[in-house]
Amino acid sequence: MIHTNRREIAADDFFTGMFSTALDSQEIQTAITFPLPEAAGYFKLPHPASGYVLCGAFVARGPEGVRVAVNGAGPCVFRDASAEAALADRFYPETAKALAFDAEDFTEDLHADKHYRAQVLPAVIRQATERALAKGDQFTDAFLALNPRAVVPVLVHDGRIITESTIINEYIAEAFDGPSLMPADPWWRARKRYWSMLLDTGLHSPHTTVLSFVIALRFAFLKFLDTPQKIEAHLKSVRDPASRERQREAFELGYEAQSFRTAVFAFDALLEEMEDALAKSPWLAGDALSLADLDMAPYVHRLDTLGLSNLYAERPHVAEWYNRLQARPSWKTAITDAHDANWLELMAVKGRDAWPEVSALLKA
Ligand SMILES: N[C@@H](CCC(=O)N[C@@H](CS)C(=O)NCC(=O)O)C(=O)O
Repeated sequence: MIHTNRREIAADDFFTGMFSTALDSQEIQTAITFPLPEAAGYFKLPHPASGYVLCGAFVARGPEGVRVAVNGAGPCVFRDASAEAALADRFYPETAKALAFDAEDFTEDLHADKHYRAQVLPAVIRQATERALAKGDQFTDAFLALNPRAVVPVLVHDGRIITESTIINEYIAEAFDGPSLMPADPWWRARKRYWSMLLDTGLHSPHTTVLSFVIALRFAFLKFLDTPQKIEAHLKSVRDPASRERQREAFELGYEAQSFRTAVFAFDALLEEMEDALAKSPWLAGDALSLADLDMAPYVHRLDTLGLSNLYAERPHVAEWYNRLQARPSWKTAITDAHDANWLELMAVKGRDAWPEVSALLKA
């Protein structure tokens, strides 16, 4: 809402053309007010030579639903109903890919023609949505009420909350119909718990987090954190002091970070242990697939997506185990279909640099 010395003007009615607003002569704007969004992000696409904004999008989700405002593409900023409806249905960056814009009313100038602006707008909205989602929903009161540790995943079943991945997996196996996924024999049950324990005491965090961050994810952050001051402000917002320092080290040293070396050696040792176990039994906790295999699969898969498949490919039992898991129909639903294409691409592209670094560390 735009407040003036005479009246209130709805934001949608304020801009009326490239160089005009709804303000009358002598009318002065005194304030603007808006409902606080739960999530909001802005992205603008500057012309690479002139820096002039070709188009930009502001995406917000709040008490009144989803709002998408576009600037630079038309004579003045406008809301786009089709983008709002699509994002209201699924507030996710990929949603923007399916959008298409009619170039007819778009701006043409020396920076770009109208077709170019219409063509890039879905990608601009995608970036804005990504920024809206990167704002830390895990720290909202609503999420902290589910998990005060501010991490995903959280399962809510019959109104009760279950946190921690390995515990959630056991819960699902016990609470729902289907194969037990827990070995019947107590010794094999102990082995299942051993693998889950490894995952919860270092494999996930810090090792997988560090590996992913150094190889790929830090570059996604550096797109936004393009000055030392912005990196510092971001680091201040990382609540856990240990992970804050690991991130600082990764930003400063990249592959030279000590935590990266530790992660590589930890993964190498883990795969060796898995190779030994899988030489003795077809699955990690016995003759049948169990939660131990399901717990471990995403971590071997992460090596795969980060360009580090050599780490397990040369261990024939692990490689064969991984192939068997990938051949299961549920792999597609649980892993392939659930991937975020942008992250996958970033990991694939940046992962091309990873193996030479990792193999040099292992040979040293
Ligand atoms: N031990 C926890 C770890 C969960 C965890 O670290 N989740 C990460 C994503 S993989 C997260 O929510 N990170 C958000 C953040 O660190 O702010 C589990 O296995 O459930």
